[in-house]
Amino acid sequence: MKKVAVIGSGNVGATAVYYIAEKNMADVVMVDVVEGLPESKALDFLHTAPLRGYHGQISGSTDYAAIAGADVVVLTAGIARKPGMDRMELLKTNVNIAKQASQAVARYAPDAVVIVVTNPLDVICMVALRESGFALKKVIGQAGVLDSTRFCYFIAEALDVWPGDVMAMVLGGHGDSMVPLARYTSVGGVPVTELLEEEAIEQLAARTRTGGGEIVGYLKSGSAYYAPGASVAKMVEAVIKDEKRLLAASVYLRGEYGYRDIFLGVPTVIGGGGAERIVEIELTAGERKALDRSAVAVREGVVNLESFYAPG
Ligand code: A3D
Repeated sequence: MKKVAVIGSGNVGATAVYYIAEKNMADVVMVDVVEGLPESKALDFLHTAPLRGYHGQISGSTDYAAIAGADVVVLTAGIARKPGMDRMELLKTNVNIAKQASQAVARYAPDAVVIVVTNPLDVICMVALRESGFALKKVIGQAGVLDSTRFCYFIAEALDVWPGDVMAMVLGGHGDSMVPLARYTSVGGVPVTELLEEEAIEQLAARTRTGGGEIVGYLKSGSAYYAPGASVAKMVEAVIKDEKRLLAASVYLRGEYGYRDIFLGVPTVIGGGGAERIVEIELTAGERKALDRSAVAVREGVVNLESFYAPG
């Protein structure tokens, strides 16, 4: 069995483990700073094994050494914004957490592919890359899979079709400026532009952009975790099984799409080596403008990061 380490055993981390366990993909180790939390969740999963037919190891630890030899490390450790806390304070806290976790990954799991989930996603990816010292293709941000599945679902709901038949691609940073691409969205091979009016598609794209916020609005404290957990599991599976799936993922760009030295969500072939290939697709002037706006938003985050952060 391959080994997957999930750092952060909160809502997203534990839900990702659930989907990974359900598919018997790999042995899993859960890590958290809260004493007893990863151990309790791992044991609870193990109790489920006879019912659900799990045959991998599932363990929990507060010691980062437990991730030793992992093939994939998922980084979900972080805190959510609390009332009265400004964005910069949140950024500083999550950067410190990501720094500590990434250094541990470099030490204990030097051959792993790292899948980052902690927000602000595209900025934390940068920290994970710098602190791990890993090759560019070994550090990937999960956001596009989640944003794409939300877009797919809203389209399926509007058309009253099976959600699994909808394929979509959402590019850009993980935030309100993300770019759902209607032209590259289809239902059973039929372009969605043949099935829905432009205005209706735009409404669904707008709901996708604020999809995470809609859930936070209901939850009040905390954010989504079922779809994020399932999105993580899909990326983990692509790496573990060397599937070479074409997914929207946040990857470090060196000139692709005209951007340099930022992480941004673009179509990427994900396989055993991590982000094996970035696929450049043609964009219309409007799509390009939207992606530019998204890249600007991510770059602002990097500028904030660099105002207080130095690697090492
Ligand atoms: P939550 O349920 O609070 O879990 C986070 C866990 O991280 C907690 O159990 C903490 O104890 C743990 N933790 C804190 N510091 C450390 C550390 N140094 N080492 C190990 N563990 C630590 O949050 P969540 O699971 O709902 O969300 C986790 C992160 O994912 C947040 O930053 C969210 O904003 C982000 N998130 C991103 C997406 C994307 O699509 C990008 C979706 C959903 C959530």
